[in-house]
Amino acid sequence: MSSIILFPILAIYALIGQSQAMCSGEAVYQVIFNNMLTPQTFGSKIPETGLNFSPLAAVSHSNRQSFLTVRGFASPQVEQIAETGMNGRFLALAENLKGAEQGVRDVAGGMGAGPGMNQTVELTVNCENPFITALSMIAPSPDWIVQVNNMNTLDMNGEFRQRLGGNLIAYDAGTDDGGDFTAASDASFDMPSEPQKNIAPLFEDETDPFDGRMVGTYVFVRIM
Ligand SMILES: *[C@@H]1O[C@H](CO)[C@@H](O)[C@H](O)[C@H]1NC(C)=O
Ligand SMILES: [Ca+2]
Ligand SMILES: [Ca+2]
Repeated sequence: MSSIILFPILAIYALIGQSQAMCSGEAVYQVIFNNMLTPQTFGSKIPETGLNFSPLAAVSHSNRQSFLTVRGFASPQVEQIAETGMNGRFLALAENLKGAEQGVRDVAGGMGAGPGMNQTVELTVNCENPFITALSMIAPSPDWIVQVNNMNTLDMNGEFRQRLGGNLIAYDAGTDDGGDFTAASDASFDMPSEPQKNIAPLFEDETDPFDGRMVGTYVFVRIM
């Protein structure tokens, strides 16, 4: 690897290390996903009842763990969420890592959110585990998700941020080639991607029914 590429990577690691070194204590965040997939906003591009966000799977973790990487393959745990909306495997893995103190501080499952609604979970972070990853299936869909991954709750000074947020877009989890809004429970509509593809923004697919638009927002609000 050339030093032109290596230098920024090393600089980023140095900054993360530095802000963690200056950090103390822990913080609690509300992690809120707002679902904008209403018929009012997306019209006939989506089912007339709108689309749901499945129950969130959310975890606070260290930089030793990565649960979801855009341009990487979905894990079996992420695949289960993307294909069925069920987060049991993901939460079980995260709980096991937490119990074994393997780079996980906290794990939370959400209640799901209908069109136009929010879902909220609470997550504790600490200096060793300041990163938050959270994801939810767009349901029904073939294998489409909304997600935030490896979001750092620490600022450059090692302080936990009061608030952070942004837009959610749809990602294709790369495990099903279908394009229709069919029920996750009806596996007869599954078109497994063989071979598996990388997780990628759905707008890279010309059939994206959302036309690359934002499908929701996320906010982390520090409450403690
Ligand atoms: C969802 O949460 C955001 C951020 O807290 C808030 O501004 C918004 O009013 C909430 N929307 C609903 C429908 O509860
Ligand atoms: Ca599917
Ligand atoms: Ca797909």
